[in-house]
Amino acid sequence: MLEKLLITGAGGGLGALLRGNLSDVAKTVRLSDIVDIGSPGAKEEVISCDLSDRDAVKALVEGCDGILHLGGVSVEKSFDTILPANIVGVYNLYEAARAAGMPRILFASSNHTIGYYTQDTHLTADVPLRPDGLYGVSKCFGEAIANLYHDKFGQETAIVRIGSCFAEPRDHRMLSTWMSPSDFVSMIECVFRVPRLGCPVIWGVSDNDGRWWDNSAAAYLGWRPRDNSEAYRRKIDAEQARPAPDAPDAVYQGGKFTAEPIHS
Ligand code: NAI
Ligand code: 15L
Repeated sequence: MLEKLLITGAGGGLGALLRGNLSDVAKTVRLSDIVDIGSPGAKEEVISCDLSDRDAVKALVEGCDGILHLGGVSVEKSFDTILPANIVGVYNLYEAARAAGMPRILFASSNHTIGYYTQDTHLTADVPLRPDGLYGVSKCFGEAIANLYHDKFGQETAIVRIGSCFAEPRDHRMLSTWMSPSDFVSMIECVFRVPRLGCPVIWGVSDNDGRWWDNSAAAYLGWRPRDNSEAYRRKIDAEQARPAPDAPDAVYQGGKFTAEPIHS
């Protein structure tokens, strides 16, 4: 078990879903964000930190033996909006980790690194990247930094290409991309428990009948997702029309992100 797990972006949606469920991962959790996270609970501490502030990130990482890196811009935005957190911030985090004895990192990457693959394509972890926007490009940068620091220094990172991690799948596309919060928790447990991690790409997806992604290269982690989005299919069918066959949500793995402009 870790002594202290740092969670960046702890004030966001995933932070809220995960925060109270990591007692099998770490004795204490250090929560950080630029937004207000509220008061720390038992076995929690809160440190406000902008990921683009190099010295602050260095201080933030000190004393942590694991990092769950969720912080950053999580949707398509202008390059100027994405740059400080997702590019400068990721560099700052890896430099801070290097200075702090290289605590293991779980990097929250995204399916938008490969969003232009069509939904009839099944992907393994080693396919060429096909980002669907500047947000996806920023996650490709994070994956590249993770690999660089692994090859150069031995820094271990689980690169998790998250599909859609919400309490429930929200639309027809998410019946393929959904990862349940509890499957994410069990993945995090495996990532921080496995004796030798390396720098694998892991598809962050539950055991959905309609999933597109093959996690066999990461089988050594011992992660077995238990949930299946099929349990929500009837509800989604009843509440929403299916997207038209030529709509981005029905054609591309990245769905609507492929239809975003380059924002200025
Ligand atoms: P979110 O947008 O709800 O949370 C991200 C958090 O990062 C926010 O609380 C925000 O204040 C913080 N942040 C932004 N800029 C920052 C900065 N400069 N310094 C410090 N903190 C900053 O996103 P969510 O859904 O919680 O996702 C967490 C991570 O997982 C993100 O990196 C996202 O890209 C990734 N991800 C999430 C997916 C999902 O289905 N929720 C799917 C794929 C990837
Ligand atoms: C992501 O990368 C986003 O952070 C999240 O909000 C969802 O849009 C998700 O991808 C998705 O593709 O469903």
